[in-house]
Amino acid sequence: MKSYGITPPAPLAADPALALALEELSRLGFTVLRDALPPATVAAMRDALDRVLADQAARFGGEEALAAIGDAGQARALLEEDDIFLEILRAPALMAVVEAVLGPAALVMQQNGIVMPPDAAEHHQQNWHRDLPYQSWVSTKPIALGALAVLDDFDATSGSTLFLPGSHLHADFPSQAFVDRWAIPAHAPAGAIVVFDAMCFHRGGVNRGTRPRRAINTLHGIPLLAQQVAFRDRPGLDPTLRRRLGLDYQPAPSADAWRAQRAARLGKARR
Ligand SMILES: O=C(O)CCC(=O)C(=O)O
Repeated sequence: MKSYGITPPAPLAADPALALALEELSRLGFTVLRDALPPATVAAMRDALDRVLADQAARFGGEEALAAIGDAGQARALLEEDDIFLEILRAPALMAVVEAVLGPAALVMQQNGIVMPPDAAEHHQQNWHRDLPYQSWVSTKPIALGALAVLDDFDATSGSTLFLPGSHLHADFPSQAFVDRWAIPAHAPAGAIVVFDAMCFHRGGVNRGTRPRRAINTLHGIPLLAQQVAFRDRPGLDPTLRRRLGLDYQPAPSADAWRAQRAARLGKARR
């Protein structure tokens, strides 16, 4: 690359694909990790999401009851309902980005399935928002990342998720003129994971196709933020996934209990 007056920056990671993903996240606020999930896993997730959405809607009194609280077409805490959704947490490309950006102590704050209805129907997630909503400030470092596992292709017909590049670096929502010019659809094939700074403004694109467009958003954050649901423990979880689910970070019932836990962790338990 020819240039003048520029000091070439050091790459953000040794792996060129990871370095580019980290640079896109930092500068634009979003990146696409292609081929992050195997096709068989994606197919199994599509079926599991349809089933969980139907079950959760039935438990709440039907789709209309969900619509009344602005939660139609959305399944919540998926990994509580089916272990297949843990596979998103295990995806090596996503794990590398999460740990590089948020550190090894990152937690899963929420895991939502989004079913964008066909025929240009409305969905709550089509409104511009941050995934840390109601926050009009920015931090010097990222504190949370969304990870949208693409189960049905994100394309011009199905709508994709639209992002406002760089909006994670500015406290306030940009002008209508900026939105009109710079809203960028993150087109991505099934199996990709669209990773974004949770403070980057985004919205679900309207699906003008004839079939639903399904995705799963796993929101990761530093262990300073509250999780939406207390995830349950289960046999066979490796230490990384235990940490990711917040099982090592439950609030202690008292100061004495907190000190006892800390002493045990440091190998200084009192006799
Ligand atoms: O599915 C989409 O296109 C958008 C999802 C979204 O905005 C969200 O989960 O925060």
